[in-house]
Amino acid sequence: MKTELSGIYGIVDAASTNDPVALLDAMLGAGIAVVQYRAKAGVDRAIVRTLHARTTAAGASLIVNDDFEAALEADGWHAGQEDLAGLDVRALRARLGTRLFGISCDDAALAQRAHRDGADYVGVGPFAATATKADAGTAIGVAGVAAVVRATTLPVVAIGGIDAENLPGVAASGAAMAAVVSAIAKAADPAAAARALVQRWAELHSR
Ligand code: TZP
Ligand code: MG
Repeated sequence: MKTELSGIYGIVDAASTNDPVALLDAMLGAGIAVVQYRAKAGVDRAIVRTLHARTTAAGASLIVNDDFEAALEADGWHAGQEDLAGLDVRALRARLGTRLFGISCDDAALAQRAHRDGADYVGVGPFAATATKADAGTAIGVAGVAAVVRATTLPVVAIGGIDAENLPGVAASGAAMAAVVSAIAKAADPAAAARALVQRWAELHSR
């Protein structure tokens, strides 16, 4: 099954929740079809298996951040530039088979390299200020994301400080997807927050 790379890209960040499974279910219940498991203290394989069983049952895709071997138990791998340094990226692409491969790219040149290396999408940000990633850097806003969108034909996944309020800017940038951690995980009602984001994104693209 080919995953459609458009819409809200949910991130289950281990450091942002006490209950990754409940958070995943809130996302899946809202119709989010692409979810990343991010665990900077170390990817837990048991959690990968649990999340993957649930995404599969929902017809959604689970992408694992950082840990390539764990990603082989799921539907895709998301890598930062630091994860790829010194590695044969095309060989890793080949080992992923039909799984998704996403690469964080800070600029147009990196996005073009990611395309040559066989990535399926590029992650670009931070769109807005974020407390979730300490070293995220300065917000690049609509113009920063749009510059990468213009430079590549790959789907661009915008990330960083995205919420229901600034979602129109993400849509205006031409990003194919909006990746969200805290606007769902830290909401009083994560399921309602996820639904609101999905609905807002649909409204923004129905014009
Ligand atoms: N990469 C760039 S910004 C960011 C990551 C992982 C954090 C996104 O989290 P939030 O809470 O949606 O700002
Ligand atoms: Mg990484």
